[in-house]
Amino acid sequence: MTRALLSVSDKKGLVPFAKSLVELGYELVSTGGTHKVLAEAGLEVLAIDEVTDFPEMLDGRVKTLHPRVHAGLLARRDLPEHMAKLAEYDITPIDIVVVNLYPFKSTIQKDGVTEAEAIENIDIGGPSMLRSAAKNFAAVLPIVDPADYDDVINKLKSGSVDQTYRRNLAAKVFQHTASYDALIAHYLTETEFPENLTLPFEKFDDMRYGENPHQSAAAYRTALPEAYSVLNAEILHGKQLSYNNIRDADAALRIIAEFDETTVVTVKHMNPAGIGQGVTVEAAWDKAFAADDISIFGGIVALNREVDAVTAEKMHKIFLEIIIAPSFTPEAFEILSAKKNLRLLTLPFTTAIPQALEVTSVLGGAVVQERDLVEESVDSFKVVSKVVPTEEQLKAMIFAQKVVKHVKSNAIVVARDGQTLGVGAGQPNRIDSVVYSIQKAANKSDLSDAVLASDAFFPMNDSVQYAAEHGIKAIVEPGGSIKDQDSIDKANELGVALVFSGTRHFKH
Ligand code: 93A
Repeated sequence: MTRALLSVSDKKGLVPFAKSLVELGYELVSTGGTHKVLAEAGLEVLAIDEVTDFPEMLDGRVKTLHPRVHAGLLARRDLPEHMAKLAEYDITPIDIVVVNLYPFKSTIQKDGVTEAEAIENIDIGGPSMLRSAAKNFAAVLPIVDPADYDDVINKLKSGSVDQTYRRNLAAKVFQHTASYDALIAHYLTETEFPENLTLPFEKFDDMRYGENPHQSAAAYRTALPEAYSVLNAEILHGKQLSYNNIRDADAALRIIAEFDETTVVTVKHMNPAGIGQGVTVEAAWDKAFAADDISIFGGIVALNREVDAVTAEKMHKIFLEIIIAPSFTPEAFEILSAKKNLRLLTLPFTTAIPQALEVTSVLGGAVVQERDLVEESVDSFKVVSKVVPTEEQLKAMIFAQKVVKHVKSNAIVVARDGQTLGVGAGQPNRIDSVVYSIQKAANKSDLSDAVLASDAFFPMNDSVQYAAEHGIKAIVEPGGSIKDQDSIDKANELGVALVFSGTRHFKH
């Protein structure tokens, strides 16, 4: 007689699965609640205390933690001494273990859950049985996922349960119990940077390829998902997001979250291409498009308002990869969905991105830091030049600061209030980013009402000089260089308003 032990919190699919096991000749053993469901379905099933000869006790904390269970799971069938020991103690081997665990994750996600309730939902006996079975996968089938029930039955029926299949089920168990424990550790951990980083990630999607076609890739989402995430966006139209799409859309979502005002953000390769604000969505789009009408092609667009038909008509005229917005009017959706490959995503908008750890890989490890959530405010600005910035210039500085934070360093943003004019990104020296952003801006605009923002201090006075020579009248930078005075002197010499923000926004 072969024996299967079933002990599941999630009873989905349990009865038909157990019936199939009985048809295949298995004798069933079960714990309290599972036993009840199976018995009510008319199945013959042994109670766990008939096997252990010990009552379930301590409010169910000890049900299956017993040598009769664990020896039955762990005995090596290929070792006569092991089998003799089982016989000596009258222990029946267990060949299949079907366990899914107390719902720790959904418990801690409940509003107002107490620590006591969370702790009661830490499963001990379940993972122990799974681990015993998985260690002995050569002889025991460990099943942790109800989604595997059908496959297991089909394989058992066709006699095709081979070592590879067993090994894969065992691997799945250890992934599952590791991730389960990781979540518990995360829940209990109070330190920001613990000895072991344990917040688990769960498969979101396999991808066709990674950053390039020769790199394989997948996307993962944190086990405690964040609402405001591209991984939670609803894809209304278009094919699966690619690896680069996800990163670009993520960049766009981070930028748009800076702005409460009606805003359109366009992104290419994780840098803002153009950003525009307006009274209407259409006006914001016009400004974002005009900000860089070349880079936007093949770009990602994020909006913080519903996309309307007039704006959709304009967007429809150019090649875009993704549009992500809180919603689309039915007309806008109809216009935009005419393009088969354009992805239309919806995600409720927020400006409140929670603080959390950001993990970046390096060879052999990772560096982990908090998010850069510093809010830009004129309150922390310090005017260091003789010329004092106007209200308009201060508003433009705040706008530019919110953008420069999201541009790869060395980052320079030339903007007026509500519109970027030139974005200099990723140059290995600051003056090159200054030159690029100003040239880009000067191509299409008179810069007399524009400001320039820098993500980090100017190491020399050449940036102020170049900006002033090209018509910029106000500059914001963090300050903090030993040569700050050179930049201040240059600003005074050329009649430019210079403000120190006090906050650096490197983004590497
Ligand atoms: O409290 S436990 O950690 N102690 C145990 O000995 C034990 N054995 C199985 N929880 C234990 N289980 C878990 O009970 C299983 O992992 C499963 O989630 C649940 C099934 O209980 P029932 O059959 O009473 O619904």
